[in-house]
Amino acid sequence: MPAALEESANPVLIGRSSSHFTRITRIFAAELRVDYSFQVVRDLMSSDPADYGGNPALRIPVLQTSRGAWFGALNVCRELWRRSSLKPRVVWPEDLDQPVLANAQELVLQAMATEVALIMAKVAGGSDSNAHHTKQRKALVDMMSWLETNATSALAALPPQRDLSFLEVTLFCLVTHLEFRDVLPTAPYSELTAFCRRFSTRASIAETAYRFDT
Ligand SMILES: N[C@@H](CCC(=O)N[C@@H](CS)C(=O)NCC(=O)O)C(=O)O
Repeated sequence: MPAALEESANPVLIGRSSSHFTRITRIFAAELRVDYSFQVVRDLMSSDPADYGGNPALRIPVLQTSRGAWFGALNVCRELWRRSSLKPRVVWPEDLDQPVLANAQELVLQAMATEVALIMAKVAGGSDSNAHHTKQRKALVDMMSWLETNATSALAALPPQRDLSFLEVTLFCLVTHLEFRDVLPTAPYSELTAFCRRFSTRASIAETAYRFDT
């Protein structure tokens, strides 16, 4: 295949429509107007890296491109940005230079990871009465309380001239996923749900709604 054609070929996003880490990348692709083909990982219990685009971590999302595969949501979003002709102003994690902003990003990503662990343990039929499960649940509830208390001031501290931020997209994907997967009711988090209502007016949100792939 000629190099120019290879470069322009649509990348393949490997993920699931029910996955919050995948949704981050789909929102970025929609905002950045980057086309991609979507390849669903049917069985998240598979231990074959080939089912995850070669990712040895056995995780999604992965973006396959002519230059190689990009593992993980942040890498995928950056590659989508590089491919976009729009070049909007995106606030990335390394731009968060105040404690409240940097900690909000850290806790959003950690809460997403903790949620994955809780869901996967449930899918695998694990007990929810062991000490580590109890600790993870407490950590998730405490992280959500911290975010409820601090997210509004963190979001207000984001650069106003931005078109998009990784923090807002990940926060939106986290809060809405907790409800979608019945992990925690989110109604008590009034600041977080108000943020989600505002953020969900974007077309990219309607285009990427969570659903279970059939
Ligand atoms: N560090 C990865 C984490 C991705 C991740 O945990 N994805 C979940 C789905 S939302 C997964 O692949 N889970 C499979 C497993 O836990 O075995 C990222 O930022 O994308």
